[in-house]
This record gives sequence, C-alpha cells and structure tokens, in this order.
Amino acid sequence: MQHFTSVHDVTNPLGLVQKALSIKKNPFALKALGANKTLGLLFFNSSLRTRMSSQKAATNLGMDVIVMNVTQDSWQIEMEDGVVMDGGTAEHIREAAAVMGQYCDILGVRSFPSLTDREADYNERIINAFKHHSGTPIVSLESATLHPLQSLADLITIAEYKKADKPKVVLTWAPHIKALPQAVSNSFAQWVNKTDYDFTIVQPEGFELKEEFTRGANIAYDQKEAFNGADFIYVKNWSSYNDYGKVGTAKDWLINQEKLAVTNQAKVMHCLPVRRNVVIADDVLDSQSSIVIPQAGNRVYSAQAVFQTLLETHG
Ligand code: AN0
Ligand code: CP
Repeated sequence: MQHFTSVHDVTNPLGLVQKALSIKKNPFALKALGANKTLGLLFFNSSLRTRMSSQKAATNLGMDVIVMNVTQDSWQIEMEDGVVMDGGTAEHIREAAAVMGQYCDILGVRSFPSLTDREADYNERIINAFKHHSGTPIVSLESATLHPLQSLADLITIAEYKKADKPKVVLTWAPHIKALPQAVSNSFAQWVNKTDYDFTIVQPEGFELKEEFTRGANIAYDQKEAFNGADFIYVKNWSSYNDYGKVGTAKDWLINQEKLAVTNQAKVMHCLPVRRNVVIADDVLDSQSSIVIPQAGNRVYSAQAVFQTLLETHG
C-alpha cells in the first residue's frame, strides 16, 4: 500500500478489516515496528476522534507523533501553482509538503471541502498536492470527498455486531442545520460496496450521492420502506451533490425509536459528532440500539491497521 486515501489504495479491503480485528485482540504486539518512525498529523479542520485515535494507534505501534493545526499554527499555505505570492499566503504547498516529508515517515491530512466549488472539491487538490510533493505515504484523515479511516472502522464494527452473514445495511440521510460534506457517506458506500451485504441508501429527492461511489447499492427515497428488516441503520447528513452544498433540513427524516420499529432490531451507527435531536433523537442515542461509542472506539484499530500496513510496505 503506497497511500491510504480511498478504498482503491487497498489491495484487499476485507482483509484489512480482518487485520484490524486481530490487532484489536493484541494491540501492543508490534511496539517495535514503529520505533524511530514519525507520524505527522495535519489538520486544516477540527477533529476529536481522528486526532486522538490516530495518536493512540501510532503510540501502540511505537511511533512518535507530531500534530499540527495547519491553519492556526503554521504559515498560510498557497495551493495555486504559478501565482505571484504577494497576498496573504506566505509559503507554497510545494515547499511546505516537501519539508514536512523531511520530518515525517507518514503524513495524515484532514482537509474538508469548500462545498461551493464542486469541481475543485472533487479534484481533491489538497490531498493530491501532499501526495505529489511530500515524498511520503499520505493517509486521509477525511479529505474533501472521502473518509476511509472512518469507513474501515465502520466495517470493523459491522463485522463485530452482525448476526447474519449478509446483514441488511441501510445508509440513511438525516437532517442538519449546516452544509456538511458528502465524504463520510461517499466513503461508506464505496467500502460497503466491497462486501456482499444487502445495501440500501435512502435520501430525499435531490440528495443523491455521486454515482461513482454508490454504484451497486439500492437507491431508495422512502425511509420507512428502506428501514424494513434492516440490521444496521447508518445515519449521516450530507449536503446536496447535485445542487452543490445545498442544506437539507427536512425534520421528518430525524432518526427516532419509533422509526426503528420496522427494523430487525437494527443497530444504529453514526460517525460522530452528532447533533442530538436534530439528526438522531435521545431515545435512540441513549438506548441499546446505538453502537456509536464502540464504533468510535474502533477508529483506533482502523488507524492502527493502516499505519502498520504502511510501515510494513515502506520499511
Ligand atoms: C464532518 C462531516 O460531516 O464530514 C466530520 C464528520 C467526521 N462533520 C461535521 O462537520 C459536523
Ligand atoms: N468521525 C470523525 O472523524 O470524528 P472527528 O471529526 O472528531 O475526527
């Protein structure tokens, strides 16, 4: 594995899920593998889980970690090529990424989309610039369009909780007050499509995700019908891909206990952070239906499986 920025970087995605499950049983076995290796974690945006779980995963592997909030702590970085840098940016990504590559053996990058310029966002300019200029393996800590460390943790969690070989998994859109990225949902779809699970994505008209990621899933518009017999309900808001960045506030899409009645005692998942009683009701989050906390716990083993594989590949 050269980088970890989408499911396409992984030769055997389901094998990586199994590897993470075995790491979870014995997380400190490879303390020597990461000795004298440095992980750099670069945040252009906020994070709780990704930040803490990546640090913990790296520590479990014996690595050193440098964390930087890029937009606050370092120089403002120029992303455009060929510009006269006489404005607010003090340093070009070409130098910044290359210098970070001098200090780090693996670089993780979090950079959210603008949600105003679809073409720029879907071209993944920032993560690709790090790939091109850093000279190190790049791990996505959630890019403009994908969040593969989250999706790997999601598949680990489903593997742990599923009662049938081919559970019915439903990704449902839920309302929100702000424009959120499509990244978590695009990525979840991309990874679940690598399994043989029964997979449905349900959303209001106009909130369909990009087909490149969803191809293979059942696309539905009736939430109640989609929930029928479901084993897992994966809840996420995303802003519109077609009417790019449009916020969806349809309150009747909120997930509550009443809606779970038609499911097969479904477990409810969410990547977090979640706004209570906007996206998911208290009566779900505070019930046995919710597995959002163990799901977040699995972010450690997701990151650890990825860092271990990169260390094994790059020596
Ligand atoms: C982000 C998103 O929806 O992509 C991060 C989720 C892991 N969520 C928010 O900004 C609330
Ligand atoms: N799920 C997730 O990536 O959370 P953070 O944004 O807190 O890292």
